[in-house]
Amino acid sequence: MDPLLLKVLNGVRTPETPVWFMRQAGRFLPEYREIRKQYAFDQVLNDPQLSKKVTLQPIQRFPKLDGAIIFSDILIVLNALGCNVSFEHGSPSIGRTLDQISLNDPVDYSHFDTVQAALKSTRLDLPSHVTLIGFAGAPWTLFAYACDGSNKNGWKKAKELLTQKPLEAEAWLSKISRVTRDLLLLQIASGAQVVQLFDSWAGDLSNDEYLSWALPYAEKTLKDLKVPRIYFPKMQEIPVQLQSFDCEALSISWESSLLLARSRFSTKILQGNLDPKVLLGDENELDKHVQAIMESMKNHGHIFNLGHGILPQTNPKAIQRILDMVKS
Ligand code: 1CP
Repeated sequence: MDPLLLKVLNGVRTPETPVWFMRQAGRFLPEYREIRKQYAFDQVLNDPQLSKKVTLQPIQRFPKLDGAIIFSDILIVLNALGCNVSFEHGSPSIGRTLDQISLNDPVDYSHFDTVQAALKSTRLDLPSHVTLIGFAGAPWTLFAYACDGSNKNGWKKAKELLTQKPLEAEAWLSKISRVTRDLLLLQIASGAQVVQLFDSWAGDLSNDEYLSWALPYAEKTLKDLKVPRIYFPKMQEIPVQLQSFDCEALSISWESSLLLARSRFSTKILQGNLDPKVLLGDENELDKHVQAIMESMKNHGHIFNLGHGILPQTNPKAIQRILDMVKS
């Protein structure tokens, strides 16, 4: 029998709501920080057994979780393109930006070996009620990192490339879409039962820019994949054009209204969208927010989640409290 999260993504109506948390495998867990005392981030990222261990940490601590997101990073695609990403100082730094590599450089698929091995091994040891989730970054979000390294200048170089050399930008976005799609196909072949595409910087584009430079490439990346697809365009105002986006579920940002999404995207399963900051505050406030989300999604396909990743300073007790409420 399919696990609950997979069932809901396949369109089955269930009385119980599945729940998992973006960025659950990592930074907020004391047991992850213990591992990081011994190993650098790169070491965890390049070792399938360590990646598996970190993937399973939240599952062991919180048996009510319905999904396990594999420990990896969206930026491995840039390494395959030749960008030499380093994670030495906590936040990533791009060794070679797009202007320093060539469109004709061969893609080094060996950067995807660890995540494949980690998925295969994790799937064998995952409790059968938990769904294994693969993921990647959406092309615009990866392109932005590849051009600028970080968002401290509002993705200035990325936006200049879009406006000044649109043909070159299009060629890069197409290449990134192909390689990201290949990564997701490999993840699915290795045991990912669901995939999520993170468009974390979608909200840094205007509506028109998003429709020209983000949406078509996200669509290309996810088209015809054989497992349920969750797309996360992190933005306040999700354009109506996403009604015809070929995916099973939309993950809704905390800045956006779940009720509006429900009326606008009535055929989509919706995921989200508790504000991660609410987990840092008062427990009664937290309860109210969780209840409001559950109430607003009654009788609609819903996956409980945050509206962005868990903040590193979150107390694990807040996660347990949410799980107890959603599953009561
Ligand atoms: O956290 C998990 O559940 C583990 C898997 C995971 C995921 C889903 C990691 C490990 N990274 C990601 C996705 C990811 N990586 C995104 C999309 C999700 C989001 O918007 O939060 C993005 C934008 C990145 C890029 C990245 N990698 C950043 C953000 C940089 C920025 O511009 O703000 C950082 C800090 C990293 C490093 C990283 N990746 C993952 C972890 C646990 C870390 C922290 C490194 C450490 O342990 O010191």
